[in-house]
Amino acid sequence: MNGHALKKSLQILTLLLFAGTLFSCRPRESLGNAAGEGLILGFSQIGAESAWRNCNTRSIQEAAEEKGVQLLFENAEQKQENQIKALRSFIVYQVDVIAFVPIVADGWDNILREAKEAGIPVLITDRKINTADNSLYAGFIGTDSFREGQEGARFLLRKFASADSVRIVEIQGTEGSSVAIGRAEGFREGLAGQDKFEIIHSVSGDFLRSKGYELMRGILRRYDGIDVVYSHNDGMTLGILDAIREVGLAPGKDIVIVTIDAEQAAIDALKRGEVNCVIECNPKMGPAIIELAEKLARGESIPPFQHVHEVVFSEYDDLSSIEPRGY
Ligand code: GZL
Repeated sequence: MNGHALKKSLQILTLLLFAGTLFSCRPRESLGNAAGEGLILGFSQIGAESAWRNCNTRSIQEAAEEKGVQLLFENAEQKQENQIKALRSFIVYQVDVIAFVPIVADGWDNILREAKEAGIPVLITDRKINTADNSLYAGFIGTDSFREGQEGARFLLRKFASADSVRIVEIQGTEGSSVAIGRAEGFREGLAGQDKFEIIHSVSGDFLRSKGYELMRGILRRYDGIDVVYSHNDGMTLGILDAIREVGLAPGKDIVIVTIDAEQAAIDALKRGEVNCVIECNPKMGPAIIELAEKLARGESIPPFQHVHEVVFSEYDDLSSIEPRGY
């Protein structure tokens, strides 16, 4: 048997073992009332790239355990092809409901059509997809990234009300993700017509701290007179702060910092005056996801779009009242 044939056989064997260990394929009509009793939810998570993502994962796992939902949880390690494989394996096992975070917005129609043909409802969470056929999924629950971008702009309009010129560096999230697109578009919409604001450089840091640090080091060597860094997540911001301090500048004072997620480390930096505005993006959507999955398993309809509640923290607020963030 040649190497390729051996690899394929091992893959099939692994797939069957995975099916055998977790549960046998069962006729879907054998479900109980599917309100958490015997409900099997297949969940594809994008990875563990940030404190936000890890909190999002914990929230889903804890909510599933709380409600007695059997969770098949797959970590895609930042690869869309791993997510598509995971969704296909959920279809093979005939889970009751599929939920996933689409790492990027495009490329989901085919696998969602397979789920629809298998009669398995799909819940999209956190990030959105681009599709011409909204019947391919049952609903969405997640964050409103466009509004998050607008909030960043709103803070700068106040902060720089009397300035004549404001030079902005933007460090974006994962290229092609609905979140990076929304945060960029909302930010630009919020500054529309305000010609004194200029985005002098925009680049993707993929939501990673290490990339935020490396990119900011290069940008500081290339540009003088940076007034603002608008960073799409706190993980990258922590790297950006390190790079700014390394060149002897004071983040939060020499360079205004606007960041999104509201993880504890960013709130602590806000309290220290190293960050100026932190826009919450709420990762704790596990209970809502499980509730929606139970409804779908009972054959009930759910809202097509549901945004989680989010707030803004800035230097203009009473920071002593902020509760511990839990991520
Ligand atoms: C936002 C979420 C983003 C976070 C990042 O809804 O998709 O992904 O802002 C995370 O921290 O990596």
